[in-house]
Amino acid sequence: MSQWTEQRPAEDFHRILAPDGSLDGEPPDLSAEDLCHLYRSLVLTRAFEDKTLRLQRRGELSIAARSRGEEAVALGSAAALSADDWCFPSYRQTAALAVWDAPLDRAMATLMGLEPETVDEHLPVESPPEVNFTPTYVPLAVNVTNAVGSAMADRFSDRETVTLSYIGEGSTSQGDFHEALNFAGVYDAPAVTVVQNNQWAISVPAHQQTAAETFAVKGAAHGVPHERVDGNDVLAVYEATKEAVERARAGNGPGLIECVTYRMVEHNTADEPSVYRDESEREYWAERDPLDRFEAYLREAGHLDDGAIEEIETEATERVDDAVRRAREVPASAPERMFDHHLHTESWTERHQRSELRAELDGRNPFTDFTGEGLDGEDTASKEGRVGGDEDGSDSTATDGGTTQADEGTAREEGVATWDGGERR
Ligand SMILES: Cc1ncc(C[n+]2csc(CCOP(=O)(O)OP(=O)(O)O)c2C)c(N)n1
Ligand SMILES: [Mg+2]
Repeated sequence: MSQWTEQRPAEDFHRILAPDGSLDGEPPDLSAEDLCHLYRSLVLTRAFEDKTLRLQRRGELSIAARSRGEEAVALGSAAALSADDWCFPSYRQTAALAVWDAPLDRAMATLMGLEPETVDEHLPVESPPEVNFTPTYVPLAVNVTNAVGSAMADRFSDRETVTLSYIGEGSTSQGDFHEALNFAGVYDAPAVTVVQNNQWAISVPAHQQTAAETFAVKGAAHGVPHERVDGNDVLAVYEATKEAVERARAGNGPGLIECVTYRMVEHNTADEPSVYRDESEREYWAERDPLDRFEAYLREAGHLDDGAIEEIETEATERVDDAVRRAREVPASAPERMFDHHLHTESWTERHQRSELRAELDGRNPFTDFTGEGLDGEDTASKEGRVGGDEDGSDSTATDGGTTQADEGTAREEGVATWDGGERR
């Protein structure tokens, strides 16, 4: 038994490419062109994410989370989708965007914290990816419930599309994951869920996350067919997902795929893994790197050589640099805009926070100089904990609990951002 974190039999999974890139099974039916596209997307993902780390260090991004060593999971699984399917990514699936040629400038602009409307205006999508992507989800497991809901809607409407969502092994401890899988099983939802088991949920190791033998087996309780795959083998991930996607498309219900991989780097740039894990684990996983493994296979098959690799690397660097250049051209938004789009009606807490921010932007101390804005007046109803809507279900507090037209005028004079013209989007 090797020394990495997972205490279960980690290599009890579906695999096609051995760690050295030799064939350990029958490869899926993919053309040389498709295979090279997968490789190109993997290189692009690594280049993009390494750039985000450098930009974070320079202060251009507040945070960056990379998927180094795990890229084959999102890459192989998203590649198994077809045009018009839906992908619900979390924060470690850049490869899914890359493989469907989603615009990288917009992805970078989002990471830079630029506001969606401004990004839309300055970086309009010229050729949208054939697969539909939701924005990246940061609240854990919520994308899975949404993906299952969306799949149920598709099924009820006789659409033949499939949804694919991703969840870390740690997040399978969330209730939302089980609620989603339960609905998926009961309603035969065409929803495929990929568990990206990278062995760590920040500082919590996988073996402390569940007493179940694997993460895949969590599908059993919900009647969801499940499989465990070598997550560093892009061909195995592709094949397993393809099978689940086609089963779902044919009306035969959902699937759960656990991809066993390893987080080679920090959780994100706010993390320092050497504090809580033995970095010698990396040596075991470095020998299983998904890029090296796939590259060895493609070289052996005659699809890649030094010249082609150099070209692909140069192209990746150019595409990433171009994305950064374009994203930098998007003007920054007013800080107050961060409050928009969170709630249907603005609550007193939001008004309070706006005024704190205003104090800070004006050079005052938001704590000691706080004037109580947002806590007075006719906000009693929402102060009691209701955000929009009376107890009888009517919406009369939309003005009581939120910003009245009169308030808005005053707030604008004071320079506090409120709803645009009172419209709620
Ligand atoms: C609902 C929710 N709770 C907590 C967090 C904070 N958080 C962000 S990432 C993370 C760990 C997730 O681990 P895992 O699911 O294994 O995914 P990984 O980061 O390893 O890809 C936590 C607790 C969050 N984003 N959302
Ligand atoms: Mg994890």
